[in-house]
Amino acid sequence: MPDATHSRPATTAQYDVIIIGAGFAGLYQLHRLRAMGMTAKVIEAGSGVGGTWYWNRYPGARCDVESMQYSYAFSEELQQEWQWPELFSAQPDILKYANHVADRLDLRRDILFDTRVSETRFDEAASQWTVRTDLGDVFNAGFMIMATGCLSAARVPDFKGLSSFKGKTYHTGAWPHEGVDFTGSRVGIIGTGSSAIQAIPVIAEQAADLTVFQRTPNFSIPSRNAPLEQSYARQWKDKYAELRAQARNTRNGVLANPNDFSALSVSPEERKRIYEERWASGGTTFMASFNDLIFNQEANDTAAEFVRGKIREIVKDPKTAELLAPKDHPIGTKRICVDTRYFETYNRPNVHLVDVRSAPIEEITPTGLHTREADYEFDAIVFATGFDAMTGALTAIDIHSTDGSTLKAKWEDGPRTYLGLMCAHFPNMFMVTGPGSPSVLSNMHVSIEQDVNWITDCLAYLRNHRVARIEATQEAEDNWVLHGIEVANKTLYPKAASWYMGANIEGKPRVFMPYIGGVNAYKEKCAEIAANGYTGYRLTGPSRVAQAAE
Ligand code: NA7
Repeated sequence: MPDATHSRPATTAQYDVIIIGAGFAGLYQLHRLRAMGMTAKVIEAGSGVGGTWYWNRYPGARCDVESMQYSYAFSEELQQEWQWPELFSAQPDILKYANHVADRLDLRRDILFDTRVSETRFDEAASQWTVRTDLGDVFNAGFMIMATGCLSAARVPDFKGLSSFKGKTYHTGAWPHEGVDFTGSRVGIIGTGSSAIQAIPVIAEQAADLTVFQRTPNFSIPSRNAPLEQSYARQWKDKYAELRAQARNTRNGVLANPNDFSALSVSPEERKRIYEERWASGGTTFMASFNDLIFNQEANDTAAEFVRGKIREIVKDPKTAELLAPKDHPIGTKRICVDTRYFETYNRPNVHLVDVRSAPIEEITPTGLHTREADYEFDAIVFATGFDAMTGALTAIDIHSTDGSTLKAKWEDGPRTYLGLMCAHFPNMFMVTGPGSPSVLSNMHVSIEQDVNWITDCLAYLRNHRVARIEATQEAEDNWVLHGIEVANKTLYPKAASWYMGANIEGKPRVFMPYIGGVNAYKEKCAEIAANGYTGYRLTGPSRVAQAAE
């Protein structure tokens, strides 16, 4: 049904491909399809490009992958000409980059902004998708590519009394574009994940008073962010192609200078020296201190204890330090955070930590919130409560399958895909960085380019072989799901109640969603499957292009 706030006439059109989402995945996918001579339209809910980086404008928002590695690698020109100001880029700079790419490649003319896809159905006879939007548009396309992002469905828990609060509320993942001035305000922030850990030090400097409601403490490593030195950028640019290729051959798609030996193979003094060195250089590469931190509990304990020791050194109040020291999960099995003066912030007199594990939030009240133990009054509440990760943006669309079901129903017990790229009973629907692919466990740019390149090559193959329809077989999907569980169970990751496991959402099935076999192994597997004529996919029917020519 058309929306009442309909701001433009609804359209009906036919394309070769519909792409949903204009983040880094959607932008690159459009560019590749155009180069193939295919007609494509991108549908985007936001008013601009950038996806995650368009929405997540909270204070302190910053990437945890170094700037020189967090960008497209497909164009030598692009990567040579762009200048990053900082070692780790802030959200406004990443958004500027996304806009630069969109302009440079003239992508905007094929993007429909401010439009949300509501329903899609596959027409068996025509072998095409019908895509409907909230503004009443109807698009038909042979193929549909979901570039909907892994962390794009922002979520506020279903707190009792949520709408009764008289002050202002914000979610970090849907931050007002004009920014928020907290000067003189009493602010409450719920959550201590990556977003909160970045936002808290910045909000604390502005607000009169900041109260942090923590359910689970997180491990965080100082970023040591700094202005990007030109000599460092030069080192990258001089060998960009070579370094990018090396990154694609790592587990995470990031060059992290890993030590290829066990934490247990060195003396305690040597181990400490290595951790100190990594702590001093900063960032997520702390987890590359040794090669067994995500596989071996005893090895992991040494890293976890080192970081807990740092927290106890930094935070002056011992009770607060103890609350901030994570003990319920192995380090790195929840997304490790990267911060700028996060733990130091708790030494400020205007910052207070409340443990909502022992006394949960029971209700949001007109003046603040109420935990099992106390009442709190605020002018503003910030929800840093995360996302319906990996599946939320996909299941929010009513995607109908060919067997009379929907994607949401199919994934009721957890997402099931073949390579994270396609699902059985959803022909001609591709996902970029879908569940079952390395996605959020990797440098997203590396995984996005991998998937977009694979999808593009696949579409070229289908066109060249006059194939109208491609679909993952049930058997291939089942085997991939089993393989995903098998590799995850070889690591410590399933031990944590993380959003990788769907554990941040009540009622969401606990399934480890990303593929942890590594970007390198995944790339090889995808290449092999394509080289063998798309093993595990059923390819049928002459393409409409071919039919028309006959
Ligand atoms: P996260 O990492 O999912 O963090 C959400 C936080 O909110 C986390 O600390 C949660 O505690 C907390 N939370 C969620 N629901 C509640 C309730 N009901 N009560 C109290 N606390 C709650 O999201 P982020 O936005 O920080 O980061 C997401 C990713 O974006 C990040 O990993 C990077 O990849 C970029 P919990 O841990 O569930 O106990």
